[in-house]
Amino acid sequence: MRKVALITGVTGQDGAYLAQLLLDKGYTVHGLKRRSSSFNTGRIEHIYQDPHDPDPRLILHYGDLTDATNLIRVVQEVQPDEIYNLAAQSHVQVSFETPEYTANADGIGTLRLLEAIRILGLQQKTRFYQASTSELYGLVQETPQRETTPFYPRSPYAAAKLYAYWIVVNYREAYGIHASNGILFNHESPLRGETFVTRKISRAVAAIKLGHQDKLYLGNLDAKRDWGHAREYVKGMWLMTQQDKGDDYVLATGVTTPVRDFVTWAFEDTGVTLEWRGQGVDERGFDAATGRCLVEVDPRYFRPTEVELLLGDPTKAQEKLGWTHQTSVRDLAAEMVREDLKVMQTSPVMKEA
Ligand code: NDP
Ligand code: GDR
Repeated sequence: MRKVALITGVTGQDGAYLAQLLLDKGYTVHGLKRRSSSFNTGRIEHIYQDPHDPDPRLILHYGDLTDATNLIRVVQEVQPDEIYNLAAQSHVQVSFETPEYTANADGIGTLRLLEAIRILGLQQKTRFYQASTSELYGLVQETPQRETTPFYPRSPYAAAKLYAYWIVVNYREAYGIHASNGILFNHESPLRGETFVTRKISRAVAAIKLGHQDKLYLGNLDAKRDWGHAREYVKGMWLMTQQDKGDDYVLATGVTTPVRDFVTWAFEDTGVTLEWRGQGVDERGFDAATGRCLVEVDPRYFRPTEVELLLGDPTKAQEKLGWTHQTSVRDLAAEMVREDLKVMQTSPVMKEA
């Protein structure tokens, strides 16, 4: 019998990599996708099958984490062995503008799924993975951050994810559900959403190289992140649901990098050496060879409260799951720039954009 998984957020970066991984492992994969006025399945097109296929392995259902009846119906229909709850309004800065929606989707949405499991009597059958986040650590309490580090959320997004984290722990303890929190540090890839900083940088570097863009505007260049590759992190999610018991694990690389260095490396991969001058809002990045200004700080990208430093300690995941990251942040930057150059050189629409 094939195992059956339900992935919420299947159209997102992690959803696409996880769906691929589970299909490769022989699962039947059900995905929840939102109704949108334009196509939102670009990241999973290569694995999507004709719905008329007599034995489809990837099946999509319309749904939304803010709609409890819909979630109960989908879970009832699918009877999943594993649920991966990846759906979320996942942009930290956007959460300051849409705090109530973010709380509803990211916080209460998680509760709705757990309740669906309980209402349908699936506590013993369905294992649950929750996409928790290093944003929970927020204001630095200790580094490196590990499973026992106290949380101090610094955004509506992080506060919503804090609720989700604890409701997962509570349903595990109260109802015996096999439920796990993956406290994942930032992970990126060529499939990363275009408004997150690494992809914004890799796209801009490619566009500047091809002469489609003059300059890159960024916010806080001093923020430090522990960046890994998304393809490797979804393996950790799967490993968590394969354990005898649900538990909470940090997935991270153990290396932290300021945004500024990521920018420098991304340009280096196209042969441009950046020279940084100035400080704070006046800091600029110049092409050392031509003296042309390529990077400027724009305070509109500053956040009302910032998370300055994330650095994870993945020891527990290494010891208990046998999980470890492989791709370095420099290789990640190179891969992202390379892929964006490819896309822009081959797609006329992207070229125009
Ligand atoms: P993305 O933003 O790429 O994907 C989010 C997914 O959630 C998309 O499929 C999106 O649909 C869907 N979604 C958003 N709102 C709703 C809703 N109300 N109902 C149903 N679906 C919804 O995120 P990632 O793939 O990068 O991240 C996956 C999860 O992991 C998220 O929960 C994120 O918060 C969390 N996380 C991510 C980290 C990272 O570094 N990437 C680190 C730690 C945690 P649509 O495509 O239509 O927009
Ligand atoms: P983050 O990712 O907030 O860590 O959340 P993001 O890439 O948005 O920001 C990382 C850091 O870069 C700084 N920054 C900028 N960020 C953006 N988006 N745009 C800019 O122009 C810019 N300039 C500087 C930010 O201030 C920040 O410090 C991601 C998401 O995937 C969450 O869902 C996830 O939970 C966490 O990672 C772990």
